[in-house]
Amino acid sequence: MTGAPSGQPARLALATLARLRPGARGPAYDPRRCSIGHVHLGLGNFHRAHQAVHADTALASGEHRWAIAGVNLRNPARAAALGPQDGLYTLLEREASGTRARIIGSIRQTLCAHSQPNHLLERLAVPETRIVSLTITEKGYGIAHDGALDVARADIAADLQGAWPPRSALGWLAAGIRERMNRHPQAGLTLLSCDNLSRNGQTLQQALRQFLLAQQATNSVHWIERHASFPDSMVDRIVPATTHLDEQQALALTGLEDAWPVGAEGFSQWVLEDRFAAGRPDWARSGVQFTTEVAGWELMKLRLLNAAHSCIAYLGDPAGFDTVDTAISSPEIRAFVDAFWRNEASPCLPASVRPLALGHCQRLLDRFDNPAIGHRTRQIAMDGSMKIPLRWLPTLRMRLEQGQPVKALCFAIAAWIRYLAGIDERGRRYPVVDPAADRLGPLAAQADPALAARSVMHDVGVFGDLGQSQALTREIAGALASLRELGSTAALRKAGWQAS
Ligand code: CS2
Repeated sequence: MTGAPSGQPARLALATLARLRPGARGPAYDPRRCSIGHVHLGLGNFHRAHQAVHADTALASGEHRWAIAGVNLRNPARAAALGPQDGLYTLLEREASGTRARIIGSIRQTLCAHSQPNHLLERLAVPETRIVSLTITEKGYGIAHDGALDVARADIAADLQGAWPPRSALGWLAAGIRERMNRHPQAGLTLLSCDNLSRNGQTLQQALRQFLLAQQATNSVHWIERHASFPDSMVDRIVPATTHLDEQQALALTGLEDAWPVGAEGFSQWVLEDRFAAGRPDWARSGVQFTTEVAGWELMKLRLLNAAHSCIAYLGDPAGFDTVDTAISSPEIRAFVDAFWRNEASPCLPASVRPLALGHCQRLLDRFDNPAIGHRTRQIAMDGSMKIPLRWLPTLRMRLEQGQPVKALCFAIAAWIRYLAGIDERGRRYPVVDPAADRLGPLAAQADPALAARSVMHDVGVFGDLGQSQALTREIAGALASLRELGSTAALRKAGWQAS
């Protein structure tokens, strides 16, 4: 598949690496000589621009046993592009000053869970696999916001009945652990969540434990207690979905055609608990920070970066701001985000990170401003019902308990309720991508803003008991009425958020 008629660019692959344009960086090692020590569930852009890049550096430093098998749990279409490319892909690192291309070689095998279940089971069982990491999004964990496993959810319910191949990540972990325990009972394993959840390691551990108990797999429960570890981790890098422009730019910079490149900002951070049951690469070499105190970092990231992202998405997208950089350059949205951070989110952070917050926000503004990223507000707006309880509501609850004002948080919730109705400020319909869209969309679309706010706020799955507060619901209804009537920027201005 790598040959091409003369004049046509060749496809990126091991055999064509030698043709890489000067200036583009290729793997500084022979990918053929590497073996797999790490399985990743959720082979998407974030993984390819984050953990796989750290693996690439480790392989280049001679740690040949730490290549990755990347697993596609749901949508095989894009990942199939990596097959003809021998797993290689182009990382486009975008700074305001320009874009650098780097070919990543650490993904040595791609597996589709649905069509290659036996291969995947084997990978999870063999002792050479020492880390299984996950980027499966907030909803991938199958747990409700009170921490209980959602046993009624179709994929979880099917997996609890023993569906083959499993449909959920938990079903796969349970199957893999059973096989490993039977064949290699002493072979320890680290299960490493890399999703935007607070205490993501503990969350994964509790979700898996509940799943195994519901399956009555008590041997597996004992096995993970003795042989598995679940470090908490905070991951951070802004990584948009791939577009045709990325494909064109990859070709221009490398001279090789890549059907699935990935663009990302230059910034990248990984803060991690050093609890690995069966070893790990020396990731510190590529800047990974190891600490016993991940929780503060996780909360700072969720409640500043991710929380502001969601504000920007729900205020920006219906108002026609397609990307984060265009939305944040609106003086009203910028003033709102600044007030949200300064007045409401930062004061509620744990004392260990609170002093860092304002400097952190300044750097976040620079990252959001980067015009080269093209991060779509619509992408961030997805799955709000899973994200908001982690990003906004802990701050809201804390402030209500302390009797502190929550004006910006109420405005943000109102913006989400308006978004859920699926009609933008020019009257055009757009799809609301959210597991709760069918339930909440019709409630949010009710003509009376007070009724719309009240009925969405009464959704205990998202808001718990917050809907009981009439004062809160009233304030949200007022903001919703204003957003519907005036649109985002005028409503923000009216509420007092404008450039000073
Ligand atoms: C974003 C995150 O899509 C979203 O919800 O807030 O993906 C964000 O870009 C990353 O967490 C940045 O590290």
